[in-house]
Amino acid sequence: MSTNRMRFTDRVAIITGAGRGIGEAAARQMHAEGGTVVIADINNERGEATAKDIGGSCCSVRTDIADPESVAALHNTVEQRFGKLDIVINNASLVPYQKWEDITFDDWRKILRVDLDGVFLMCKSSSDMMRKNNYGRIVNISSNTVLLGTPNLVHYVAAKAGVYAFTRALATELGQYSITVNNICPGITDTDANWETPHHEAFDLVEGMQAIKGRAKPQYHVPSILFLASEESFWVTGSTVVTDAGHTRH
Ligand code: 4PL
Repeated sequence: MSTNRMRFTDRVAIITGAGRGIGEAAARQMHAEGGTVVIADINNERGEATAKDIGGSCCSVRTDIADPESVAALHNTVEQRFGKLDIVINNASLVPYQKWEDITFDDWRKILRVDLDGVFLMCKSSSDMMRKNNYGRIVNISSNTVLLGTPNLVHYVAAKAGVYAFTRALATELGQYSITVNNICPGITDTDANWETPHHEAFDLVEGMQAIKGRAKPQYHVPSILFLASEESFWVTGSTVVTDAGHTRH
């Protein structure tokens, strides 16, 4: 799934949570196509290691997307180092499997704070930078669980549904600056985050429901993410691409 095209030459991008998983896969391909990629991960060791492995202009800035000061510092760094921001991929999130009976209000708040408030804070600062150049691509990573009501994830589903609806509303507001705002709804994916809590039977259950059989690797979402991050998608905004091998057929 390689491409000879260089769609991101002279483009500056922030990808949150790109130390690993889907964000890392997107960072690698965007860099391969000429993009300047800033990895914004709360796990600084992992972010730095991935940036170093990607090489070239790729760098990492430790970021807590739920902390307004950390998000402001990230954007200041990008402004100072690169002078502009073209693309943000809001990929970072917590993926907590918990039964409804076990979820406390503190658990709920923790997930909403990172998975929804974090996307708000990032979009706020990023769109302020993009507006100056009348250009921008915001790609939010939601989840196909918002279409399914997947069990053991009610706080996560609520946050991701917030991201999904917020994406449409923000697209309406930012169209006047030629900033597009779209989202991806991946299905279950073979990532570290997904293996950190025990629910391994979920992969087999989901595979049974997919139109195309197999287990999603992070790279499988990248062509759709990078299409929405590229100039080519200028006529697409407020939209959703569901990358789940036909699990939901949405
Ligand atoms: C179908 O985004 O899309 C489990 C965990 N199952 O995080 C997800 C499905 C999970 C999903 C997801």
